[in-house]
Amino acid sequence: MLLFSFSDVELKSTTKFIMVGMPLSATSTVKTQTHLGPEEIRKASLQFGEITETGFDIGQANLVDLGNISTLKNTKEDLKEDIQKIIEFLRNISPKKSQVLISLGGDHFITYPIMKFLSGLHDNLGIIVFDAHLDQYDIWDGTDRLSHCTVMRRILEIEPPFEMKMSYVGIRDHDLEEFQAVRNLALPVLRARSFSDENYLKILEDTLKKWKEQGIDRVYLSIDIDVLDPGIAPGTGYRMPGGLTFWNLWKCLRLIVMYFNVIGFDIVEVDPASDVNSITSMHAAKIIVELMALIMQEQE
Ligand SMILES: [Mn+2]
Repeated sequence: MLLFSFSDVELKSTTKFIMVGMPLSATSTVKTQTHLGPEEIRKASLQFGEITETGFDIGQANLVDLGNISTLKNTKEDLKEDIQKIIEFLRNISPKKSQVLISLGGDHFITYPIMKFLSGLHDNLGIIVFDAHLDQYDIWDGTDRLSHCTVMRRILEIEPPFEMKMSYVGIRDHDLEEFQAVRNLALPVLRARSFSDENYLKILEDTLKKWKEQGIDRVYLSIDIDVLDPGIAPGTGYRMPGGLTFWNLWKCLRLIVMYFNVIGFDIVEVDPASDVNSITSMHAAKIIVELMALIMQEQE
C-alpha cells in the first residue's frame, strides 16, 4: 500500500519527498505493535482529499513511497544488524540535499539510524523533537542502551563532523536524570504546559532565531505522536495527559518551515493495536500531508 493512491514508486530527478516505512517495534519498553504503524498511516491517508488546509494540491508534491524496509528482523538480538540495514537502505537511496526524507515508524528508536545517516550528509543541522518525553536516559532498566527511552541521548553521541543542535516541544513526562541531562546541555525545551499560554509560538521563535544566528540553516523534525493529547491520539505506547492539539502542532510546524529548510521528518510511535477507530493513524497522516504542503509552499 502507498501513501495516497497517486504517489510514485520510483525515484525520479523531480522527486521532492521520499517516504520509507521502518517497521521496528523491538526497541519499545512496553508491548506495542508500532511495526504496523506505517501501513495504518498509509491506509488512513486514502481517506483524505487532495487539497490541504493551506490550499495546496498534494498531488503536486512529487512524493515517492518506497514502501517498508522489509529486511528488518525486529528483535532485540538483531538490533545492531537492523540499525545497519536502515543506514544501508538510506545510503542506497542516496537522497539529494534538496530532497525531503519522510520516515514512518515504528518505534522512536528509528530516529537514531536516520540521524546517523543524515549527519553525514548535512552540516549545520538542528533536530527538533516533538514528544511528551525527553528520551534522555543513558541506560534503561540497568542494561538497555538502545531503546526509545535512550534514543535522544544516543543521537547526541553521534560522532562529529559537527555538533548537533537539539530542541524539544511538548514535554510533560520525564525523570530527574533526564531533566538534568537536558539542563547540563542547555537544550531548549518548550513544555506542553506552555501551550496553555498564548505566547508559546514566541518561545519557540526565540530558539529558532538563536539557532539561525549560530549558523543553523537546516532542521530535521522528529514527531512522536504522543506529543498530541491522548484524548485525540490514544494509539501509542505511553498515553500522557496534557498534550498538544493538532493546531498547536501545526502552528509550530508552520513557524519552523518559515525559518529553516526541513531536510526530513519522521512520525513515530503510532500503535495500531491500541488505536481507536484509526484516529491516531489519521492524525499521523494529516500531519504528514500538512507538513508536506507547508514545505512546498514555503521552500520552493
Ligand atoms: Mn514519547
